[in-house]
Amino acid sequence: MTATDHTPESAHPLGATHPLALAPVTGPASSVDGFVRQFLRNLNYERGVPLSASTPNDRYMAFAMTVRDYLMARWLEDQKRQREAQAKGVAYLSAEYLLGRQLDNNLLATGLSEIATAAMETCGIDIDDLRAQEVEPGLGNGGLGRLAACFIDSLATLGVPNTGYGIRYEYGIFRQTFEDGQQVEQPDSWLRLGSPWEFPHPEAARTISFGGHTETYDDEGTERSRWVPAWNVLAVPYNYMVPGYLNGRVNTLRLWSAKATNSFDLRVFNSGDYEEAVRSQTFAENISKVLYPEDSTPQGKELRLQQQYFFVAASIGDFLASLPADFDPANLPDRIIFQLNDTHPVIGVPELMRVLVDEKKMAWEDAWGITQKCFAYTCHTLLPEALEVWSVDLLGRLLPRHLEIIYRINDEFLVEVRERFGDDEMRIRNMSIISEFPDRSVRMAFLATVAGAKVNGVAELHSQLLREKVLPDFNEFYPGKFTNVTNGVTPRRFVRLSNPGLSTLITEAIGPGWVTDLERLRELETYAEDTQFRDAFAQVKAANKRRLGDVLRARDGVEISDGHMLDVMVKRLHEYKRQMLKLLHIVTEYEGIVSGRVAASDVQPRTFVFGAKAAPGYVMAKRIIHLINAVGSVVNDDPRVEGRLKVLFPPNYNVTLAERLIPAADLSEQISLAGKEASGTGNMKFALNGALTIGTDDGANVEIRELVGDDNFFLFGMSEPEVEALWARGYKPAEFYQADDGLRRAMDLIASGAFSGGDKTVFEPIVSNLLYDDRFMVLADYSSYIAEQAKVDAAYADQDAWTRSAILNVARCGFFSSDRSMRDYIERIWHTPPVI
Ligand code: 26W
Repeated sequence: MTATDHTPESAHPLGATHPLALAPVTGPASSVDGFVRQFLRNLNYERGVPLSASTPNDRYMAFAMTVRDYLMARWLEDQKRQREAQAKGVAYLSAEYLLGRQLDNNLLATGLSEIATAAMETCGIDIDDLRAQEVEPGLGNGGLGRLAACFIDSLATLGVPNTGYGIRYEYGIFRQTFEDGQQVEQPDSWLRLGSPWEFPHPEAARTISFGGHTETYDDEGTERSRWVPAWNVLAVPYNYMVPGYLNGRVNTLRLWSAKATNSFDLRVFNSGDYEEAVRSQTFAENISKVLYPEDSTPQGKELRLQQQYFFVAASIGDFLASLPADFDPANLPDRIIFQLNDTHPVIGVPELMRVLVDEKKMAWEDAWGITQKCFAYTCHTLLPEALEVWSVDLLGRLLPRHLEIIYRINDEFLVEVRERFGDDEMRIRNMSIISEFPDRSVRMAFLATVAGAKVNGVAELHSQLLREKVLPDFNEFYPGKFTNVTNGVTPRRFVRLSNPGLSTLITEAIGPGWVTDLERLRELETYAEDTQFRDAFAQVKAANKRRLGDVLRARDGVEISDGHMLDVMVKRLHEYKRQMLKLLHIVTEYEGIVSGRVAASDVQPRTFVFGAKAAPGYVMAKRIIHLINAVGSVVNDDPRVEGRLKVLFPPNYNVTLAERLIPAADLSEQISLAGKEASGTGNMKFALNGALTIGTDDGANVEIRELVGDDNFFLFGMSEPEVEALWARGYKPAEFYQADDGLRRAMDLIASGAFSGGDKTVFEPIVSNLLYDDRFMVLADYSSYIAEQAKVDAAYADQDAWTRSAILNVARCGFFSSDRSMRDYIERIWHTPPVI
């Protein structure tokens, strides 16, 4: 599983035995002087500038190069070790990686943070200025993309051979700005100043084909098929380091960038048609141009399918090329498992079949047997509309051979279904990978389930619902195929790096082992009873709030008020996540005070912080963002609630902002309708940073509550079965509006135009949607939510008890480490033990 160049011509003429070839690669000296020397060398020789004339970006680039130089030796040694070990590895196929800034994480992995800081001081450079230069690679939308980033970090820290494969989008997730409270998307040109963390390998480029037709031919008596594509594009790999934590291991993230095969058609150019001369170039390079900003409703765009096939075909080809020329493909399952991060890479299944059958001339049955052992599928959603389907028209046009292969996979699958269940046409139609309605299309989740050795959900409840509600027929047909691996987050980035105050406190109490063995946090339980530790813990939280205040003041010119409970809701904007329920709570509190029904002095001062991007095409989501900002500006300017209620909505929520927000939070809002959030991972990050959760029994909230205990979790709302029951009874949201005075007053205030300068029309669609549709039952859970929020206020009044509960949340959430998730995947799905 080595991702450094492995094309035959890359072998060095000296061969593998020459002393120089064998000599271990050594890094620069791990001393302040050594670091300074390497830094100045990079500034002078890589950036071509003297320190005196260097720009902030020069200094950042040179510093980053120096950090990577300290990791390089490990990377090359580790890749060599993995190559020689020929151990089974994991190829993680993901269309998204939400990596966050790399500098601090890579520096942490070297263990040279202090030396680096001192070295920069000797050069008169403040390391914070260098940090501020880094643009985070936003190559993902939300949960799925960030999970992939946490997982590859954990695999490197566990020493498991792994290559993360994905797309090097030229433009990542859009930058969000607000104009008059409305979201405006700006392109994310993250590569404008170049990235010091990537290593391009154009010599390892792969040719990826599209379009055309298929034909059959006789191959010495065997009828075979071949694909005759219409056009090609080059996939150029860029390698990124994925360092393990203080273990000398470095895995690789290999992201593909599209380049035209013939960059420039001189003949056409000389004929004067300059545009045509470069048309094929732009056309080809569009494939990796931009990330699709949707995170729940596929648009079914051809370019999206091109992106999926592009990176998956390049990745599978890349891995097969890394194997010895005489490798027997029958042994493929002993060398690799391709993990499908949702359905986005599932076109890889017919691609592997095409390579094994058409190119390696393997018998179909043998190829299928291998393929079924080489893939596994993780589902990350419960929303039917988020399950990808591709029309056979589009698939047949773009990937004609793959469609043929999918048809054959489906035919043989339905034969088995018929053998097992008899001629149950309804079941056949329900299980067919090809659906006939509304138009003939391929259900990618079904293909992934039929082909995958294992199918897993990302939290206990999610996996249960997958088995019982989303894919019940398949669960019955494939006993033992469905399993669960509850998500996790990396404690390196989301505790050790983003919360140094808490990290120091923990390490002083229980030693440093928790960073790679998070269950050790359990040892903090006793400290919850220690007033001194509680005081220190509360001090850390207060300091994190001040630090957040500094960030938001510099970033958005807003102030955080002391003594306020920080009530934080940060995640993508989606109706099932119910930011509207949070907003109704705020409006209820506001209405209570301005109507005089509630004395402002009786209200626990709170600052409500939102962070959320909406998919550009998701109109209702963008309206809700507009309403949140509208309510915020009225509440923040109303002297009647001054010092009591405040609403902040910093734009462009991303990993970097999360690293500042989460450690400062008191209350974590995880309020999705039960049965809709597959897992959530923000919920885990908040609990591990000492915030208490108010939440429904949805996704991983259930497991958080079970571990921290009911006394340390604010549970409200319907459970999933209760939601189903209300739905079955026929849900009439208007009845809840009628029945609850507080709800009616809050809704009426919004409808009155109070937050839109008296204009009743702007937010009318939101109000009427809640009254007459309310698919995610905001109104049904309102009263329980408000009642629980009152308990939150009461609990927060006793700071010491609150702090004790916060410490118990930290102590009992070690389970939510992505290291544990990886160990579960290895044990239940991959069987890829670490290479020692
Ligand atoms: C446009 C197609 C599309 C559909 C779904 C793009 C992206 C998706 C993702 C699956 C959405 C996603 O990010 N799901 C989230 O995955 C997290 C990691 O497992 C979970 O914790 C979240 O609950 C889930 O919403």
